[in-house]
Amino acid sequence: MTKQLAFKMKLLPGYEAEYEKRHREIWPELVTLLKDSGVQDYSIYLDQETSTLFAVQTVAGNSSSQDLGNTKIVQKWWAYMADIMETNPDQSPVSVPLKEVFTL
Ligand code: RM4
Repeated sequence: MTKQLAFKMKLLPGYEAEYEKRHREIWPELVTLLKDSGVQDYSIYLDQETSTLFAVQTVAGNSSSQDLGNTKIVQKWWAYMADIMETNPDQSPVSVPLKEVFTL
């Protein structure tokens, strides 16, 4: 059983191009981990006005991409991204779940 979920994160202002570049060059091992963890149809959108990032993804179980912080590769990725995003003390991106209010 899959379900769609969404969450928001915050990009530090002025780092839009760098964020896009790093994600164009996403590490293959991270992609493999995400897919093997049941994460698919994963997209991230940017509200350029507020530097808010909106992520949507379909998950096979109950784990989203944000629940993979116990893996080395995600810890490494989050540390790599920490200089351009709003993060928690453990360098994970501040991620706020969004409420689904409509689906077709
Ligand atoms: C985002 C953030 C998420 C990760 C994606 C690939 O900037 O780090 O946690 O799943 O990249």
